[in-house]
Amino acid sequence: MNRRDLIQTLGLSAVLGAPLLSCASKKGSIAAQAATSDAIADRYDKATKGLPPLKIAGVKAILTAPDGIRLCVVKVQTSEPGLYGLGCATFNQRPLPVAVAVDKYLDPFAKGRDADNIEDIWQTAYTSSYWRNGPVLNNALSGLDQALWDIKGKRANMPLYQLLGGKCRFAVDCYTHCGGADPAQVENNVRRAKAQGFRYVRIQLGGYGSPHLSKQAHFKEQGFGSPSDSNMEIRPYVNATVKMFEHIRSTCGDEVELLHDIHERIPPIEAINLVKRLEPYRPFFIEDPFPPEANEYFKMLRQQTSVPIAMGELFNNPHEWVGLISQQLIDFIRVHISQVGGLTVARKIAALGEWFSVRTAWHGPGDVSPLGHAANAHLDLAIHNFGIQEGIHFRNRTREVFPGCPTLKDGYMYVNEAPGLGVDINEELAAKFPLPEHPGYWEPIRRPDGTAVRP
Ligand code: GCO
Ligand code: MG
Repeated sequence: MNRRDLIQTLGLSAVLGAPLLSCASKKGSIAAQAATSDAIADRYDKATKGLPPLKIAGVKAILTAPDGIRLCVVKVQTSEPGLYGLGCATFNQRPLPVAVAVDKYLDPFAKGRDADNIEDIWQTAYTSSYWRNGPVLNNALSGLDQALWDIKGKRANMPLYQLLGGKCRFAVDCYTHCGGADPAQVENNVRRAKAQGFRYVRIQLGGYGSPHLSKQAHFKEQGFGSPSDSNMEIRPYVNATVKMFEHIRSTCGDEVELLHDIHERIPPIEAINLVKRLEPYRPFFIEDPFPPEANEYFKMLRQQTSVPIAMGELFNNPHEWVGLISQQLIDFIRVHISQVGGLTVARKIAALGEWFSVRTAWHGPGDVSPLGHAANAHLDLAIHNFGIQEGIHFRNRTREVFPGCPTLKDGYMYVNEAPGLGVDINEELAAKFPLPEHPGYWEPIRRPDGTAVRP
């Protein structure tokens, strides 16, 4: 008995069960019931196309750097001609091992499995390495995972947010980066962002930790480390950051929401003192005050200030986020979706956050591919406890390689309403942008005496 017959039988038996009343009206309603179940059968057939289970035919990594950032995207081919999925596996500092994990491990592992069973494939692939929860394998797994969600959306002929429960908001509110070597430059960029419609801006003086303000690279004079190592001092950064907030609040007003990323560049106790000194300027959130290795400091921070805190872009392991969320030691969970293993994990992190009033602020910088940004945005649209999204303007070359990139307008990110994640890849064009020569690792950052700083 095929699906169509099954649903008709179910429909009719419901009708026939009822006691016999006037024939004509019953005939009418039986016909109406039959028509409805036909429609249901039709839709179900269309959704599943009446085809046998969809098998995974192949999994491959695509490395490309259209704008110099090392992007890794996973393409999953299926047993249905022309039906494939794409997912983000971008780990800018280690792209090659991710590609090997995909091509040499996830491809043979996933081939022949039922593409519809995303959760089962996630769970079995996750434990297939026995050791798990690391950046390389999580990114590889994320690429496969997001691609399977993309396929399910295409199969259902719906944008992914529909499968995640539909829209909770019309678009995704975003923050943008406003940097500058001094507060006046930052002010100009804040004004420019406000003119573009942004309500949320992240303000930074130079690079993370404002190394341009550090003058005493004594380790260099002593020939310690290597010439490419950079110097970062605590005091100039801390004092200048407080002055920057004071300047922006006094020049740009009290409406604009201000965010800042400490990027774990100073000792935890210094970060606690900095956050307290920023309290008068009402930050929307302060990000990454501590490295994940010092998560215990969040208890002390919570006792001393109510400044909203965001954390998580460096997380790979549930042990890093479950406690912080369930003890309400942070206000925004900011994981990098591919670093935690994909959409299947991120939606569970969002669900956990809802019960502890922790909102999301997924990591969304340049070293997330357009597929990853689309995954961020689809989830942002569908969850209740959305907080804010880090938004970026994709450059033209990236847009050409990835047709269907999400768009930014008036400070909101929009996914395109195509089925699945809605982003495609032009593989031929992607191949024209090989990864840069430099492998991608971060050069050391040091204190004046040469001590290595967590980046
Ligand atoms: C952010 C991040 C990034 C990271 C980068 C690492 O908040 O956007 O801190 O800028 O440093 O993604 O590769
Ligand atoms: Mg950050």
